[in-house]
Amino acid sequence: MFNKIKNVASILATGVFVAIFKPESALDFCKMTYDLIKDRGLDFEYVPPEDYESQNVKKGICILGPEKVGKTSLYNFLKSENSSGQTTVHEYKEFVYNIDKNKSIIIRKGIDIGGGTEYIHRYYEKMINDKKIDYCFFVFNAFKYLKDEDDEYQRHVRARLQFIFNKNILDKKAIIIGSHIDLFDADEKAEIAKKIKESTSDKSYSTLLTNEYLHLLNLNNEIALKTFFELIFTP
Ligand SMILES: Nc1nc2c(ncn2[C@@H]2O[C@H](COP(=O)(O)OP(=O)(O)O)[C@@H](O)[C@H]2O)c(=O)[nH]1
Ligand SMILES: [Mg+2]
Repeated sequence: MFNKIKNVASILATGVFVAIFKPESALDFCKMTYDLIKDRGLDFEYVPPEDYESQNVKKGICILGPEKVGKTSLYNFLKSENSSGQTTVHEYKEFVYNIDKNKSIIIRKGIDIGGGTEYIHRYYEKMINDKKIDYCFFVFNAFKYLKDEDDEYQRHVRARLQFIFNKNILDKKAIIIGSHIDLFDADEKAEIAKKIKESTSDKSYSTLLTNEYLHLLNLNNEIALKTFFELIFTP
């Protein structure tokens, strides 16, 4: 009974508001109200939309890694956008990512940082230790890592892995992504993970490169990314 009175009152109040401030929508309002009452009667219960925050599906992410490894490509995929090519810091607003038909996750607002070394000290530690960040992705170009003539790139990637390891990223869900695996020949693919692991086997941070943490991906392959994020975001 109380519901009925409350619903009638709110329909009337909204009706008055529409008539005064948005008379052009009055017809739509009448039709909507008529459909609602026809469907559910006057005693309908208002069911608030699912509260994502209380279900703990609002998550913060950070994507770290050198330049041109695919960090922005990952954001583009998650946000269904296309904004590759930038090298500076880009703030993004909270957005929804649909894991599959029935599951979605809200990604907290955050920043897509450039890959330059100047960002390591400015952002890495802060982001890794930020309590609102639940998943820390570190991306590097696996092809360049194993194929470059000199070992400068390897040293560069390892220094960052060491930095991340020292900052205790293992307290979070740390995900290491070796990108550009589409550039390898088909017969080389089986050995990629093994070779990457061998290159750091004597280092403390080699634990970051075990099967549990290391994922090899072509970041231009949407199907692979969909499967990957389903695995990551499904508890
Ligand atoms: N072939 C290939 N290209 C990729 C891959 N990931 C990223 N790219 C390309 O690399 C370039 C740089 O990517 P971007 O996401 O802007 O890198 P960021 O600098 O780390 O943000 C873009 O042209 C991407 O399309 C990958 O896995 N394979
Ligand atoms: Mg970028």
